[in-house]
This record gives sequence, C-alpha cells and structure tokens, in this order.
Amino acid sequence: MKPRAKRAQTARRDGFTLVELAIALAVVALLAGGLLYTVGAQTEQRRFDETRRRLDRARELVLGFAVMNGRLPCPARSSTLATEVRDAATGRCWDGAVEDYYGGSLAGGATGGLLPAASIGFPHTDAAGFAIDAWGNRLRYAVAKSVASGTCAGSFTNPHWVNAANMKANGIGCQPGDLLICKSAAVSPALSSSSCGGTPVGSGANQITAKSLVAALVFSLGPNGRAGATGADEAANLDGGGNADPVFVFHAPTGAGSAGGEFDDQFSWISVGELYGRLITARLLP
Ligand SMILES: [Ca+2]
Ligand SMILES: [Ca+2]
Repeated sequence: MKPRAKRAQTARRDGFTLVELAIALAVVALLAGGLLYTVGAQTEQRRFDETRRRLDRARELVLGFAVMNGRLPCPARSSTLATEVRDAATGRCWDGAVEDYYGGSLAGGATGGLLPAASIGFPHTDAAGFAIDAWGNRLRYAVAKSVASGTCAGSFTNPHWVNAANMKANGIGCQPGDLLICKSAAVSPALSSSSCGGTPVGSGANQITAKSLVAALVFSLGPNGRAGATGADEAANLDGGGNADPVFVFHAPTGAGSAGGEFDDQFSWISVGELYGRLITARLLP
C-alpha cells in the first residue's frame, strides 16, 4: 500500500471512532440527564413530605397551646416577632386597630395570618422567627372567629369563640361558624366571602368542610410560594384582608392549564371535634 492511501485509511478509521465517541457521549448525556431528573424529583418529593410533617407538627402544637391556655392562638403577622396578635383585655385577634383571623394583606404592607411560631414553640423558622415549610415559605394560619348561631347558650364575652372557661360555663355545644374550605374557585356563581359558590346554589356542592367544622387551619403555599398564586384557586387562599375572607380552596396539585390554575398548596385543619376531644381529655371541659 502506498503511504498516501494508508494515511487516508487511517483518517477514515479516526473519523469512524469520533462518530462512535459522539454517540457514546450522547448516550451518557441522556443517562446523566435522566439521573439528574430522578434526583430532582426525589428532592422535591422529600420537600413535600417534610412540609407535610411540619404541618402535622404545627397542628399538634396548636392543640397543645389550646390545652395549656384553654383557647386557640391568634395568628401572627409579618410586623410581629412571630407571636400571636391578640388583645388580652378583650380576647380579640387584633392590635387595637386591625383584626386578623384569616390572613391576607394588612394595612401598612404587613401580611397577616401567619402561624404564631414563637407562641406555640414551632422549631422550623426563618431568621425572623416565623414558621416555614421545606421551601422556606412562611406557614399560614387561620382561626375561626365566629360562633355558629344557635349552637351554644349563654353570652360569650370573648369574641374569640374557643374559650374553655366560657364553654364550661355555657355548655360545649359551640361550633365554629366561618372558616370554609372549598373544592375549587373556578365555579359559577363565584366564591364569596362567606360561601363556596357553585351550583346548585346553596347546596354546598363545592364545599369540602362546612362552616361548623373547622376550628383552625394551617397551610403551606407549596413550592411556588406566594409569587405563584396567580391561579384562581391559590389566589383564594391569600385574598383575605385580615378579617374579610374566611374562604379557602384545597385540592390535589394541578398544573397551570387546569381550570383553577396552578395549585400546590398543602393544608392541615383542626376540626372542632378534635379540639373538644383534647380539651376534654385534659379535663378543661366536662
Ligand atoms: Ca402555592
Ligand atoms: Ca379566601
């Protein structure tokens, strides 16, 4: 073989090897990409699980607070040091000017309806002391303000209905009367500040819980945090004006293309029966 032909053959062999190398690299890249995707999905699942645990811990601490104090705590707000905002003289969840039972944006740029981490002893907090989920977003908390009419006797001097002393004196038939958890905000008629809307009107078909059931509610804004609350369903959880809107939406996670928009919030609520059970066990109620 002449030297030139031999060189050409060598070049062809080199070229073939480069193509093989390129294919091998592509396969490795695909495998690595798949591995990274799997690791990313596992990390996200761990955050969901950890947030679930924190919500469960939060509800236990809120119930513990109720046992110790004979009442549920009021929410904290972003302008406090993660402690409940409550007027001791009247028992109202307010600072003397603004009430805050359900959360949302308050006057002066403050955010209300935060879990009162310092008051209940919640261990997972940000630098300012506020309770956070596994994504670092502050946990939200709402507490029933009103009493369902006709379910308890006597006069309640404390507008914050959960008061063991009052209940002991007046009977424990009291039920909450305002917090509502709905299935969807993409309904007609729309949600109002006191109903889940939907049809047939007045049927409660869009309700998960009745007003007489939920004493308190803890929730996480999920991985998309507050900024992601652009869909109707998530927006319903942040549209309270402190004391204006006790109506919330909860369901399994959905993507941006769904009727109510992207949804990844996680909820945990305390029913009135569970609260009474704890207070009776602790002998705070007969
Ligand atoms: Ca969310
Ligand atoms: Ca709402």
